[in-house]
This record gives sequence, C-alpha cells and structure tokens, in this order.
Amino acid sequence: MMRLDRIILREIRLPLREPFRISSGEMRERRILLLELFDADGASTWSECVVDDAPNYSPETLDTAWPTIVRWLAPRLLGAELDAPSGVHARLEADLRGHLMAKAALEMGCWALAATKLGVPLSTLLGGTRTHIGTGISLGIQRDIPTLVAKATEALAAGYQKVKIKIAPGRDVEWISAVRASCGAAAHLMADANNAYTLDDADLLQRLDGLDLMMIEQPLAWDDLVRHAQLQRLLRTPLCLDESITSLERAQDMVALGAGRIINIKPGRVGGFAQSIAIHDYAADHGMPVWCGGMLESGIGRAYNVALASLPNFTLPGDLSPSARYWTQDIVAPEWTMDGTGMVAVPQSAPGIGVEVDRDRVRALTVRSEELRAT
Ligand code: OSB
Ligand code: MG
Repeated sequence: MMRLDRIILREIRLPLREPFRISSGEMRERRILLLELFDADGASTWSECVVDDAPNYSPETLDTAWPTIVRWLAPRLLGAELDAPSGVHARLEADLRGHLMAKAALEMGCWALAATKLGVPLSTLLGGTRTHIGTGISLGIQRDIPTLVAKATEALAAGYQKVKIKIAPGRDVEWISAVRASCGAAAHLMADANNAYTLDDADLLQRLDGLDLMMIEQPLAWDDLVRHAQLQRLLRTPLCLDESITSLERAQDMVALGAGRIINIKPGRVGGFAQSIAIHDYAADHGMPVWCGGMLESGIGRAYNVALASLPNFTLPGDLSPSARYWTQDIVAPEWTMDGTGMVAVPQSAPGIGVEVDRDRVRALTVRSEELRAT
C-alpha cells in the first residue's frame, strides 16, 4: 500500500518560551529533527523525532538519530513495498538494537502516510475512539517555592486537569506540600522525578504518600524495574513508569514484578505506534490506566501524541499542553489549543496528522537538511 521513494531530514532550532528544567538537566532551546516522507505515488507527510540535544533523558540524541536514520533505518524502507504500517516496526527492529526514537520517527511517519493515502485521520487508523482528550501540564523545576505555587495555581485556573511537578532531591516534599496547601485537596497533582532517587530515599518518598498525589513518575533509575517494584510495595501512591518502559515486553515485566500501576506512553520512547498500541492493549487487559507523555514536541510531534491518546485506555490526562505553552509561534496551523475545561480536540476533518506545516517558517528555522532517495 506504500512505497517510500524520498525522505528529507531537517534540523530546526526552536527557542522555548521559558527554560524547562528536570532533575537531570535544563533545556532552553529545542533542536528538533523533522522528517518529511514521500510516497512513490505523490502523497507525503511530516514526522518528528523526539530526541533531545543531550542524553540526559534517553541515551539517544539528535546527533545519534540523524546518522542512524541515514545509514541504517531509511535504507530498510526506501523503495520497499510496505503492506501496512503495522509491519514497519518489525522491519526496523530486525538485528538493529536500540535507537527507538529514530525508529519511531520513521514508523509513525508511515502510519501518517497510510492515513493520508486512505483519506482518514491518523487517530482513526490507530483505533482512536475519543474526540477530546484531557490535558495536563508538566511544570519544570522552578526557581523557588512561591514561583512553583503560582504556576500550579495558574495552570489549574486555565483548566488543566492535572499538574505534574518535576522534583529532585531538596525540591520535593516541601515544594509539593506547598502546592497542595495552596491549591487544595481537589487539585490533581503528581510528581515526576526523572530518576533522581534511589531506594535509600524510600523514607523521603514515603512522605509524599501524605500528599495524595495521583502518581509518582519514574523516581528510580531510567532502566530499572526491580527496585521500582520494591519501592511500590512501600508506597500507597501509584508509581508510574516512563523511561523504563521501552517495549511491550518491559510493560509485561512491569506487571509481573508489580513495578508500578500506571504507564506513561510516549510513542517515540517505545519505537512507534505498533508498540504503543500493544502496550495500551496489554495495559487495558490488566486494568492498568495509561496516559500520553510529551517530549516538548513541536506541533508536528504533538499531532502524533494526540492521535494516539484518543485510544480508549488513555484514561488519564496527557502531557499535551497547547502550543503557546512552549513556543512564541508553533510551526503548524492551526496551533494546538485547549478549552477552558482542559480538553484538546482530536483532529477529525482532514486526512493524516490533521495540521498544516508552515513551510516558510520551517525553512527559516532550518540549520541543516539531507535528502535520501530510493536507490
Ligand atoms: O519525563 O515526561 C518527562 C520533557 C522532556 C523530557 C522528559 C519529560 C518531559 C516532560 C514534558 O515532562 C512534557 C511536555 O511535553 O509537556
Ligand atoms: Mg517523565
């Protein structure tokens, strides 16, 4: 049903409106890797690789993904007859270890291209059932407690259905207590540690149990399951895994070990949509809720996340903030928005990703590009 004959890679730089700080690093500007995929019969689509500049969240970076796509991944797809996008994951996975974000950029692009060719919205092709999705905000580590409290208050007033607060040693219990005290018992709060703790911090993390959080995301090492299981047994608050879940098998291990009760699915982190859907379905079968995380994507990557989050077991609000939270101006039209009740609309009318890419703006922001062709 598809044959890719051309792929263009572009790196753009997009400054964040405000720095985003997590326990392992800070970002001020996004270096974003965009792909444009062209089918032999003329259809095309854009996709985004969610790598960062630095390897503090994932071992992959923009500078590993680019050459991996050029030398190893794109040649597996260019010129090949692809029956369905569901088969692309296996084609990229065979004897090619890791590089899941690089793989995902191509795999997800193939899903969008297939949707475009079929004339259906991407969400429909993925099996999405919802027209609107609840949105949460992810607040980076702030300068001080009053700033954090002000940002959380403002987010709840804007309608956000969940406030995720980045934590790190010395910026945890006291900081979240202040938000809880100020925002009240009904506020949906959670914490994300991005691996900042070890089991030696179990006492401290147990103190978070008193703050009635929806969940604590990935407190321990980025690839750990066993210690998270030990920690979960000591906590009432559900643990949510992000970094550690990189495949269906890791999700199965998580359930078998009791390493947490909620999964944050980022399609880029698990190698694309086929794995995301498999994890979603497996979690649903095991009564485990999932939600869609974000990687400070541009409006292109966001379109992919929103489409995925329309699947039925994405029952918790996703990190799907409006474009204006991140950028002075996004690279898509319309920009992503949220209504006053914290809902983002799933594009229903246009085929494919459902947003138009502002080519002039992308051209102006591009710092390098490379075109790959079927040989
Ligand atoms: O851990 O979820 C995370 C951003 C970069 C790296 C890791 C994470 C995040 C976020 C941002 O939390 C969520 C968003 O896109 O709004
Ligand atoms: Mg996280």
